[in-house]
Amino acid sequence: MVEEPQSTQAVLARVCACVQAGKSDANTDIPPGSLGQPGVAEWVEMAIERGASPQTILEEALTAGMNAIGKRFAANEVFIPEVLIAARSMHVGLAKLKPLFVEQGMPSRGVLVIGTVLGDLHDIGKNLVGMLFEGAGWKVIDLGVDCPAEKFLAAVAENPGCAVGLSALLTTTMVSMGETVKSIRAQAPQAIILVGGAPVTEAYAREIGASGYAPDPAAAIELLDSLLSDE
Ligand code: B12
Repeated sequence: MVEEPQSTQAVLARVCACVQAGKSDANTDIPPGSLGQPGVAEWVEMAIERGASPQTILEEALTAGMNAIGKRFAANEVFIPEVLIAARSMHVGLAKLKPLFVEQGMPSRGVLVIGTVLGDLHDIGKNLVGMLFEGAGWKVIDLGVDCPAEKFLAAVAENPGCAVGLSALLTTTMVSMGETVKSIRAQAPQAIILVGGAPVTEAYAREIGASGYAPDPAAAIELLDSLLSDE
């Protein structure tokens, strides 16, 4: 028997907590022992019934939950599996909100085009960055792995004003990261280009003309916010 929260604010807090725990709905047993208890799906439905706007549910519950997970991941308090199941729960909540946003479209803070550079097949880190940006309210266009500069250029042309994220995990493919930054700069000199991946450093980002480097998704979100507020 689950006690019903008294206020809408308390329902939103339950959504936020369930995102962080990866508790998608009553039918899932994540975390173990929670089978039958309401999750993101049920609490989002209740928040809607109580009159919370989809925008509020998105910002104060789903995004807040993913932001918290991003910070805990950066602090090594949770690890890749927890981030993945939190992102899955957030998507369950988003699916409930989508019909309510049909007319105006899902709100978005902006577009992030992200991909792993040419010659590089590593995508776990890039995917985590994409998920947490999505959780923070960004529309994320994921170009996948082994992306030649032309692929980034086409996406930048199709999404004027987008930010770009480049990922590289090999010292050998850091070279194609530099070439990709150069090509993007030639086409869109003002573009914000973030770079990351285990071998990438702040100094290397500066050397190749990227706008900034971040070691993890939470830092990347903060960096992009600060670069945008400087514009
Ligand atoms: C998993 C893995 C693989 C998997 C990749 C599976 C996949 N789908 O991604 C497979 C088996 C395919 C693989 C292949 C190879 N790998 Co590998 N791989 C790894 C391993 C073990 C983990 C990488 C990883 O996912 N880390 C976890 C994620 C979460 O961390 P991350 O990627 O760094 O991402 C974080 C940050 O860097 C940042 N970030 C990442 N991208 C971005 C982008 C932006 C914009 C921002 C802001 C931030 C950001 O945020 C993320 C989250 O915090 C590493 C070793 C290691 N411990 O790093 C080796 C490693 C990267 N691989 C290595 C090598 C050599 C190879 C191979 C060449 C092996 C071979 N001889 O075939 C091939 C290359 C294939 C290719 N062409 O890409 C070397 C690289 C050495 C070097 N200095 O160049 C490493 C370091 C292993 C080692 N110690 O030798 N690999």
